[in-house]
Amino acid sequence: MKETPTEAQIASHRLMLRAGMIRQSSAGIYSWLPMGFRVLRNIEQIVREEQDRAGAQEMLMPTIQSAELWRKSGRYDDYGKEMLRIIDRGERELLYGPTNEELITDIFASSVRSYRDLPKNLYHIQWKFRDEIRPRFGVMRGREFLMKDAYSFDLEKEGAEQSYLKMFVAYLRTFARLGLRAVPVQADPGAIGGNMSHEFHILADTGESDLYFDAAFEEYTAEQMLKADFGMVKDLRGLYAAADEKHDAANCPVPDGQLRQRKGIEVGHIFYFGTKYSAPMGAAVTSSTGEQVNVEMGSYGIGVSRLVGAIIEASHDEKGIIWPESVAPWKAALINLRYGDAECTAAADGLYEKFQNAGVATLYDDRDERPGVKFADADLIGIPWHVTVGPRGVKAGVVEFKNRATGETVEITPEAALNRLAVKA
Ligand code: 5CA
Repeated sequence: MKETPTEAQIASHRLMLRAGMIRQSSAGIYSWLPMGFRVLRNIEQIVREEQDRAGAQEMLMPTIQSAELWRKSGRYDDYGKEMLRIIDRGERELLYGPTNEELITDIFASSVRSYRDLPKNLYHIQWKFRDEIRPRFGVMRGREFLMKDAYSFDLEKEGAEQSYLKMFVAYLRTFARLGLRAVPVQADPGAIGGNMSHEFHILADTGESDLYFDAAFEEYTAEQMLKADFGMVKDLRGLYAAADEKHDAANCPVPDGQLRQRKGIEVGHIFYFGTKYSAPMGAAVTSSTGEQVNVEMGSYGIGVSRLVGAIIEASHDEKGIIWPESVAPWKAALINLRYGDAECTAAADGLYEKFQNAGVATLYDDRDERPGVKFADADLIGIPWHVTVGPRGVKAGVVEFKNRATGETVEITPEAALNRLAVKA
């Protein structure tokens, strides 16, 4: 888009619309256009790799669920207007899933019988629907949104705590790989219920939560987070962090100079809720002594589509988006400066083929447009590296190689550009 869309109130929403990543189809419901979809996929893949690494197994449950299951847990009425209810042609009551505790517990109950099959952690990455009163900020608070939700099953409380810690570690690693600094905050379990819960927040002025936390959080680097283990989780949990509902200025243990107050975007939420669902839904296994034991459960959510907006909130400037390399829709933008110049176009075409052969995800700007338009668009859509082929450079045997984040530009040979991109895999 050339103009700034007036309906968008925050930078990420404006930039996603201007860059052509999404298109609203109705309130809080979006189509993902090619570039937006590539980013969504990249985020999803990092989330998936870290779940798999933590020992969770991927599956796929449907978006449509039966009301009957939700009556068993008692949440059908509790959920209220946020739940989209559907009646099929046989007058059966269905709903578009806002979350999956009931369905997964039912699947577990009908397939797992013995303590020997535990522990188990199952997850899926699937669209959810919540009929939010005020969908806003684009994909940040949508009605239809993509969530990763994992569910752990253990025989005993101690095991369930281990499962919780494993997910905690996976979350620290996931957000670090996404180029984000996430603060884990002790939280209220809310509608999911239970006795232990943490939210993971990205710090951004446009966040919807007010956070208060120990400045020591700011000292953790992405490299450290990538090496997260149970010990680090213990350290982090020992640091004060609370959202405003829980923060009590009079009794806060952190001295004023050490306390930070910032807005946060909730990108993940984990819960331990014991037998809240397994008991009413009959999810029990036989223990080693032959008793029937209701399994101990937890659930672990990540807002995959919200993350697209959250990453932009955390990483943009006045020119546009600055993608972290791990999620960028393409690693390189190859800009042919003079479309009408046969020599220049031949050089750019040749380089594009080399980039492709080297496996460098490249967006080739071969439009018949002015250089200024091309540079501005490459900046707007935030591709990490810009390689510009112009008539003068072709004669001198060089291309312009620009780092989007720093703006630093160097003239190097096309081979050197290719090497730099191919190495930084
Ligand atoms: N069943 C649990 C965990 S699997 C659950 O549903 N948790 S949740 O309600 O906290 O949602 C998990 C994550 O989904 C949130 O942390 C948030 O990042 C994302 N999310 C929730 N509501 C929305 C929404 N309306 N739009 C975009 N993302 C959302």
